[in-house]
Amino acid sequence: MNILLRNSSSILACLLAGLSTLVTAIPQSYTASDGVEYVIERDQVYNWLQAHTECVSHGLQLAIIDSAEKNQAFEALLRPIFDNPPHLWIGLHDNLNTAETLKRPFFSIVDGSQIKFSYWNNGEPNNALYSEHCTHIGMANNFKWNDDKCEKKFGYICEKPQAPVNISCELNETRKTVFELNEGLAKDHKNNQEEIQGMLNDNRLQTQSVLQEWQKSSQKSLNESQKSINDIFASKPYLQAVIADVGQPIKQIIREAYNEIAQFSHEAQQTIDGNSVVTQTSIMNKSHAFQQKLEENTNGVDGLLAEHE
Ligand SMILES: [Ca+2]
Repeated sequence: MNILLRNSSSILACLLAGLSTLVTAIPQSYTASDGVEYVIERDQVYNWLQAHTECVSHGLQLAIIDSAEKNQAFEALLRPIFDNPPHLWIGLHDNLNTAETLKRPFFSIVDGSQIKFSYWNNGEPNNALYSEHCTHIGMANNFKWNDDKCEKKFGYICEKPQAPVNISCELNETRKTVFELNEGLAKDHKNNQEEIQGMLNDNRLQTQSVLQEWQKSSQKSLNESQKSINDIFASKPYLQAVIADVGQPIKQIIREAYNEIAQFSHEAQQTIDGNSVVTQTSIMNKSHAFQQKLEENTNGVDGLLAEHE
């Protein structure tokens, strides 16, 4: 499950994407000429972390202005909206850097990457008192940036995340792999089951065949015995009268022997069939449990992936 190995920024992006369905009442949204969708909150004020949380709770992220082209479209969008832009948080921070000032690196709140582009107001980012770690626009009623204390309360600008497309592809690939593995297991199991069923059928046929042979040979012996007795009776008819006098007639004994063979054969056949049914039922139950387990695994993985989409 390489989902667990993905870096935290990807997971954050996934979470942001996953929350996109939760958008409820949000501030005004706008689309820039480059297609990026922004949401601007200028009435309520928040500290920087609260602003970030607000964006995320609406399935968005604090605006990341990371190229001249994006900045150009961003400023062209804002210019007609604000005559004098107020201070509005965007998603850049210096990772609580207290060691350097003007030339220290700034990073994206979304994925932690360093932002190469910059649009600082003159003399910024000055990191006054080494305590200005968050970024806003509108420093001098323009659209340039200033570093400021994160606990200050301003409005904010969110944007709709772009990244989750690839994340979603990655998740779909993972899901596909899980499905393929499950399908492979199910197929193997089905083959095994058919093999066991085949062995059972073979055993049953073999046992039936042995039983039938025994039945035949028993009946043959009886037939031969009866024939010998008949021959003796035919040559010495007075013996039949003697036996009829002293006990059960020979014919009755032979008839009972035939009946016993038939009865035993029937019971043996029933036992073979019964054992076969019990074994088959046991295989079917185990098979059903296995299929259920596979299904649960698939659903579990599916749910886990869906949480991160
Ligand atoms: Ca500053």
